[in-house]
Amino acid sequence: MTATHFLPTRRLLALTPLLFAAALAGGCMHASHAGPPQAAGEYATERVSAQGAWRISYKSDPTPIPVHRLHAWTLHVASPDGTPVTGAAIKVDGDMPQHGHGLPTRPRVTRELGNGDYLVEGVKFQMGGWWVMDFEVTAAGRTDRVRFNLQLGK
Ligand SMILES: [Cu+2]
Repeated sequence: MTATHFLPTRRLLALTPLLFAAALAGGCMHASHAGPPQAAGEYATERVSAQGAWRISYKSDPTPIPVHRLHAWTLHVASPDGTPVTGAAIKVDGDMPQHGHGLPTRPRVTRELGNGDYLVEGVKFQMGGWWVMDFEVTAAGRTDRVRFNLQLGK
């Protein structure tokens, strides 16, 4: 083997530890490479669901959302024109898309408060950073989901 053939291989081998370190620094290998949304509007606390069925907003108690602490949210579900939606079945889930892990607890709706409000108990975020909270709302024979982005401090 001549030196000209040998050199490119050596360079590649020298880079391998660096690439491996970069992969480790990025966290879990299954984590998404898509970064957090940049537009401020993506972090709104009121959003229209994916197929336009519901207008959904939330309020955390306390506000702003605490980290490392069990707390509750009140979810408000309305039709696009703002009419409160009662009697909805709601599924709750949360995730850190860049870390490949979800919530440390299983928050759920424990009480319908009336006027389109639903109490979500058992919410806890174990670290700061970019989180998503997903709600699947079924009412009047229609199911639609909404995703809220959160940027939490340490
Ligand atoms: Cu995380």
